[in-house]
Amino acid sequence: MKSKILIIGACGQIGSELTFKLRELHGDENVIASDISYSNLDIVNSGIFEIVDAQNYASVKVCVEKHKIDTVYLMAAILSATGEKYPMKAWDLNMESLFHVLNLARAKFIKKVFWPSSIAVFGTTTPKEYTPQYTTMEPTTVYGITKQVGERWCEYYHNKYGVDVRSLRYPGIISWKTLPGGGTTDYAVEIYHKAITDGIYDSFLAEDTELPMMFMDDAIKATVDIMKAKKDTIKIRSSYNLAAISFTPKEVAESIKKQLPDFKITYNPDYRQEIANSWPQSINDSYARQDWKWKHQFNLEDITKEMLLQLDKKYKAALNNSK
Ligand code: AKB
Repeated sequence: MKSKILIIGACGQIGSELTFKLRELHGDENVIASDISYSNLDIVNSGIFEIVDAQNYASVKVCVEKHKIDTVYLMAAILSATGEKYPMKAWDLNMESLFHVLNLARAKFIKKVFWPSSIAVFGTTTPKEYTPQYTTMEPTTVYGITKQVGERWCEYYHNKYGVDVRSLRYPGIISWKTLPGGGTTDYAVEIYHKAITDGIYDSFLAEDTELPMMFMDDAIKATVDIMKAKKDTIKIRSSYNLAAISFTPKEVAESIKKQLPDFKITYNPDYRQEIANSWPQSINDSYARQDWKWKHQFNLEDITKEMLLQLDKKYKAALNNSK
């Protein structure tokens, strides 16, 4: 029997691209996109879409029962930078939504759950380079705390109640289709937009701030791969370290300059610098590579080429449509 999938938070940066990929893999009729509002019309108009409030158990359950869902991807979250502005909102959304989905799985309404964690689970006392899977974790942001606590609950629900929950610690994700919102790594997407539209970017992180990053196609592949892996190959039920590349704002600016020689960058670090300073510079993801054969594909040069190409087309098409 075909799997019936619900994506919660389908209008967001990762949720939207995951929805398109899952529709391609499982068929439009088997993938239900949902979000709290109609904020991404590409998603709303391109397949089955439901309004679901991730903080309301009944709202999630009604949708699960209506569509006979067996697998949920819970992509709704408040990220690191917004979380620092609205700590209680971040705590409430990130934790309540996770409990609702885990409890639906515990009560056997659904069989399988994907829940994203993040490099934000690490903190200033974590080794910064090639950060291991098992290490000191003292996150300093509310977002990081919700992800660390969430990991513990995922593992608990798996061990105590047999819930098949799988998770990845995403690095910063770079994509051109949907903008990220409220993250510390968002600069690495904004910089490409500004390179195309303005030829100059004012970075909110300092030039030498190195962070783990990944192209969206790799992030989607990792998500699909971990979910289709055989149950007994998933040995870590908290969340897997996941890595591709690491770079600084200066390095990404240099790679843009190779294609757009007039591009300029300035640096004006703000409150997000402190968040970035608390995170690892690179990640050791050997468990993911070993257990379910994770392998990334895109390096910085590939990403820059694809981002500039696709964004150039996108802005030109928007301009033509407005004429
Ligand atoms: C953020 O910057 O908050 C996110 C993340 C690394 O989880 N992109």
